[in-house]
Amino acid sequence: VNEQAYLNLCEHVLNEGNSKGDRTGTGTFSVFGHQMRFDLQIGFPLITTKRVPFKLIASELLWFIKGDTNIRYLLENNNNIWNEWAFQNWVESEDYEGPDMTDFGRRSQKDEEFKKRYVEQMDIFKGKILSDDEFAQRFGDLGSVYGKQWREWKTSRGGTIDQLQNVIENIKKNPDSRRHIVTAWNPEDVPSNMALPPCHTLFQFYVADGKLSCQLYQRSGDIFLGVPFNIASYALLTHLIAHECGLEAGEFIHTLGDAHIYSNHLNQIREQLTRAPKKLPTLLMNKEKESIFDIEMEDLKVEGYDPHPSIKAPVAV
Ligand code: DHF
Ligand code: TMP
Repeated sequence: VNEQAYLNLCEHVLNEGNSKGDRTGTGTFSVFGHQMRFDLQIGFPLITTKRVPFKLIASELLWFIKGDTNIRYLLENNNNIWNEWAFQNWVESEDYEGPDMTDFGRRSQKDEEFKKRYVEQMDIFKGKILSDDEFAQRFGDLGSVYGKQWREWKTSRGGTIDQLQNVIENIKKNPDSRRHIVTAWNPEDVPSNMALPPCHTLFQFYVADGKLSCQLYQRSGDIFLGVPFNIASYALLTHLIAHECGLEAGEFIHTLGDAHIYSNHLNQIREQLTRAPKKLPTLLMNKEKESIFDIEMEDLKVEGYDPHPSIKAPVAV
């Protein structure tokens, strides 16, 4: 049942999407305003019609929860999903002395010779982020992205607000409240202070019947690459916070603004739609850890995940 909501979105956008240009120059098919519901009691919503790497989702979420905005932590966990946006900082800086990397995202897809040079520079970049503290501080930081806004929202009085800690306390103290909100969209920081203005912009929790539900408003969703990650990530966050608050996980409701399929993902999506969804896995977490701020990678696993093979696609930068 659950995964069908995602497959229906894919079908819907293929059939009815508007052909639309976009910032990256790739071109998309897109609809505006779409909602999916995932009942977390049925299973953990990790898409099965292609392999989705749970470990990357878990390490990205723990990175947000720590309030970290530097890709070094991700690289230490073999997570490369944010590399391109930090790499951009470096190749556009005075410090960069290698071959020209202008428009590397698109050029590396079209030009094999260029791709070799790009991969070389990316490897140098990753090596430096991991080994050189000063370099990592200057070029590994993505700016005021999720971790920063969730944990250290800047106030006009020069202080900070820990939205995540506050929302958890409030769910415990006053579960019926209609104000359980965390926002990553900070107009003062958009667009100048960050690598990419937050795609998952705002989320809200809701408690009923001993269960915690979460709704996300995502302003922009890359249906093939980003959205499966986002579904699993918020499902995981909901489970973690529910556990800390002594609740069961209820529903994850995913509301999308511009929901799009990139023109170079169409064949991949069509392939995926020929596949029959399988049984969803179950999330296993170390229930001895009470606070979500103590959770580490080894505390999180999925059991019974038997997906169809992965399908590769280029990410639009
Ligand atoms: N930009 C765009 N255009 N789309 C995105 O989904 C996106 N997501 C970002 C940052 N910028 C973005 C952060 N999240 C992948 C998944 C999520 C993600 C970034 C990248 C991705 O490439 N996933 C691949 C392979 C991952 C791997 O194995 O390294 C996948 O097949 O799921
Ligand atoms: P935009 O800032 O021009 O909307 O580009 C951001 C792209 O990244 C867009 O295709 C949506 C995608 N994206 C996701 O789908 N999920 C994510 O978590 C992130 C960070 C980005």
